[in-house]
Amino acid sequence: MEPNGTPGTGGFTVYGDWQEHYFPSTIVGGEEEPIIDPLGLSDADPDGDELPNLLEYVFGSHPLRPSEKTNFMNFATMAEIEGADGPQLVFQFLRRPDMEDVTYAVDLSEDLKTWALSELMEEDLLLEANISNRERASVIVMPPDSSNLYGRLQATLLEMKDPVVEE
Ligand SMILES: [Ca+2]
Repeated sequence: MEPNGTPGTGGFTVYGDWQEHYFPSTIVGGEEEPIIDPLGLSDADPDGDELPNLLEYVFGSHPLRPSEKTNFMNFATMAEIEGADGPQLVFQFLRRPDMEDVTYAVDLSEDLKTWALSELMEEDLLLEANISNRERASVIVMPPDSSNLYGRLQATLLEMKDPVVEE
C-alpha cells in the first residue's frame, strides 16, 4: 500500500474539524448560523473517486484529489497472529490515528450480489502504527469458498453526545 502523500493527515480527531478545514462554512451578514458547504457533507464525493468524504477523512486522503481506494484498503495474508492457528486472511485499511468519532463495518461478498456486513469492534482490530503517518488496522475474515472475495469498508460517524452534567 502506498498512500498518496497528502498534507494534514494528522491533527484532526473529529470530522467537523476536517470538514471545516477543507470545506469551510461561510457566515453571511445578518445570519446567525454559518452556511455549510454541501460538498463537505460526510457522504459527498466531490472528487468523484467513489470514496465519500467520511472515508477520505478516515484514510487521510485529499477530498478534492481522486485517490485509488486500493491504496487504503485490501486483503492480505498475515502470518503469526497471536493466538491464531497459522496464517490468516485479513481485511486491512489505513486510518489516521486519534480519531474519536468513527465506527467501522466491513462488507464482504464473493459474487458482488450478496453481501455480509460485520461491525468491527476496536478490540477485533490488529493495529500497526506509523505507516505514512497512519495506522493499519487488520481484521481476520473467513476465507471464501470460491476464489473471489470482495470487501468494502463502511465508516459511520458517532453522534456527538451531549456533555454529561454532574449534579
Ligand atoms: Ca472522494
